[in-house]
Amino acid sequence: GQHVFPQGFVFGGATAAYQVEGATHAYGKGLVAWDEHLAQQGRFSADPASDFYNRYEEDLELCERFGINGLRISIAWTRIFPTGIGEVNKEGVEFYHRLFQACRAHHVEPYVTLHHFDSPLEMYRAGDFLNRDVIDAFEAYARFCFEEYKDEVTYWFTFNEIATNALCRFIEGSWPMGEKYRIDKALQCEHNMMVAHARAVIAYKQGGYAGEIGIVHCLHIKYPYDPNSREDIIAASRDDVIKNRLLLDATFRGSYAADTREIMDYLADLSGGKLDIRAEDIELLTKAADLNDCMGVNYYRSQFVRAYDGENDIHSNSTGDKGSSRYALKGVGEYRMREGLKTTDWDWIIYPEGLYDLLMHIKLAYPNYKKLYITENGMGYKDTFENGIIDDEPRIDYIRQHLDWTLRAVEGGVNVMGYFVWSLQDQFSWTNGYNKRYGLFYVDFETQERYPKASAYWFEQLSRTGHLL
Ligand code: BGP
Repeated sequence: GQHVFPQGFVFGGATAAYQVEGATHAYGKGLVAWDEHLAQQGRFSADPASDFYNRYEEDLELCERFGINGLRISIAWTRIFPTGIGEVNKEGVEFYHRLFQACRAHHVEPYVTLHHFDSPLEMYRAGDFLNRDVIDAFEAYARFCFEEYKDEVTYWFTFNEIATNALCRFIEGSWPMGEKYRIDKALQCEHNMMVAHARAVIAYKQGGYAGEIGIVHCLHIKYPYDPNSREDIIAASRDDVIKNRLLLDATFRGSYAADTREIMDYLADLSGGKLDIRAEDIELLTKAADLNDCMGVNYYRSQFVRAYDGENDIHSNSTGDKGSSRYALKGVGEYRMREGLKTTDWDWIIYPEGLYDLLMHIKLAYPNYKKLYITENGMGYKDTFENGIIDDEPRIDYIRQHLDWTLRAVEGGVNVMGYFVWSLQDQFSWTNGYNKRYGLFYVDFETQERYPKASAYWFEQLSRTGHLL
């Protein structure tokens, strides 16, 4: 029947090192750009976040009790190489050995990401992935991890959300050392990170390791605001190149389709730049394209795009003050609300059908994709805690609907083999701090106590039965 998940489907939770670990200045860890940025901003800090560095055993016990059999974890690059290259920090290396072994002990399969927004400070200062030396450093870090953790980790992802990394720094300006409206730099950064991904994938396969490797992209389907307007169709297509198509072409085509490349050049030119895309880059992308074992899809929302030629105007809602966000990029497009749809308090349009459209699109346009996971999906919500009870019905509804559309895509022939709720426990949110909660488990950030939310009990039923109710 329609509501049964395939055999072996993973019911997981997701985390990222910087958002849960805490201990940002301890145990030999090197600095990342966020440390400095958050201190200057003075709104909140990532210490101790969910204190995962010390409490991972507790969280893994919760996973086991609640039927969560997969966990996305990321390695903090600067715990292994405090400055990004060179000397290794043994304490950091040992920490991840302990963590992966604890996962095994609790029957939780770790899905490990090498880079989840936390480039080493020095490298970030030097331009991050705009600087090609950083690609070399990343490959060396990746090789080290593949070898060091080969007996403990079977599933690897190179990067989490290349587009978010590039856009928040170079277009939205909401991240450390942020600049605004530099579309050229954003696209160049995406391209260079894709080259770094390709090099890591090739290294993994050349190393002959037994596991699997892929990448996690955050994808949002771009709908023309008015489906009958030629201008809106063009606007949606331009925005689609920035956020989706560049990355999917690079991942699975191994090169940019002619129309993708044409739009990339047009977009770079809007900010007065030219892209540096070399023949040897394309060779690497081509070589890696069929080596990807899987891809992770992070999906939260979709956008409706209208043509826009006014002044650039982007403001991201990082307070939960509903209705305060604006996104308008001159020559690209403007996001508009479609009548009748719901949004979160952070103005993210809830559109579960978009996930179906997206999955079907991947199957159709990139038939060599092999296997997909939904590596993040979930709802930022201002949970209320009353006598130990956290009734997060809107989150359950959100997750249920997205799983329902995922199953329909599976029925439509898309190979999806797992779903990871963002997030396992409440954790630090990059530009929102701690009032935007996503967890199946509530964290009292004063005491670090964990409490299962209604969604955790619901998810447990789901994973035990494999049936969507
Ligand atoms: C994704 C990231 C996560 C996470 C999530 C929610 O883009 O991979 O790290 O933070 O989105 O985003 P936010 O915390 O901004 O609501």
